[in-house]
Amino acid sequence: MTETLIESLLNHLTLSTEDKQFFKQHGFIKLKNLLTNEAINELQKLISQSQAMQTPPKSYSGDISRLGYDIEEKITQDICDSAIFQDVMKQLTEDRGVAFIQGIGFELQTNQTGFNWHHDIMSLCHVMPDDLAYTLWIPLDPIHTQEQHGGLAYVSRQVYSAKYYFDLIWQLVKQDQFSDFAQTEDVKNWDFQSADPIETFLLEKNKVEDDFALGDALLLDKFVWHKSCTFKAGKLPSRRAYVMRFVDGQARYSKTMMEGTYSLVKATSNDLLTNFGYQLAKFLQEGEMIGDNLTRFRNK
Ligand SMILES: O=C(O)CCC(=O)C(=O)O
Repeated sequence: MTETLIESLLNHLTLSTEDKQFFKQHGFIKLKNLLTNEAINELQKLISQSQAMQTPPKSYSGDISRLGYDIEEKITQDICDSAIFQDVMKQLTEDRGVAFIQGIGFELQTNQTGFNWHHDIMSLCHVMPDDLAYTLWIPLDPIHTQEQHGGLAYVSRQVYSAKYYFDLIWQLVKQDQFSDFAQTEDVKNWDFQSADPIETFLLEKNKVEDDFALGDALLLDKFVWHKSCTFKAGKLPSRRAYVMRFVDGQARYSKTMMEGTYSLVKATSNDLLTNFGYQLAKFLQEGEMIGDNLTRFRNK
């Protein structure tokens, strides 16, 4: 990966054939020095000033100090509109590119563990199960795995992919009487977003953890299991991150998948923290290309 500073928010990365192949195979890639100091400063401001950043409800599965959905301002749009950013994403998606859908802020305080092993089906449930979607995790404090840590751990999808869950839920939500079944105790106790103890063993044995300097970012595709790492005591008071979710340029919308997944969450008596999927439903029909229709959605 080589980089050249071209514009104020992003550095241009030229990815080698091996980098692209690595991302395709494993589903993750660390993008070193993707964002400039100016972009990181703006994102830090965004997180600290956003009214959306709040203590999550007690029922929420993560041990996290503040969380905010649908956080997006000019800086978010500027990053997405940047020719450099689009070029990097095109290099990683065999020229299909990506379309931005949602910004989320996370903040961990000392000794918080964040989120256990999970995949992002909730955030990406409006995408057809076989189509790709991505998470760009941008730490807003440096991550030193040998010091305070507080970064992410992730597992190659070649070792263990979360695709099984996307397929399972897709088949489930299409069944007759699924909505009756979703009211049963079995579903109520099913944590379909997190790893069970057997999966946890496997994921722990195969996890990758890395240091991140300010400006580095991690791109994950939707089938990659990941978790937060405990933010240990040290000189930094908290670890913030801004997450940008994207759909692949060819990803199609699925209201069926979205409504079914939301009803599984509601069955556990948890509230939805974002109704983004319902918002999209006003603009998209089942099977329509999401990226092509986002302009209408954004200009609503
Ligand atoms: O920043 C974190 O600790 C959690 C991020 C995460 O798990 C996600 O974006 O899905």
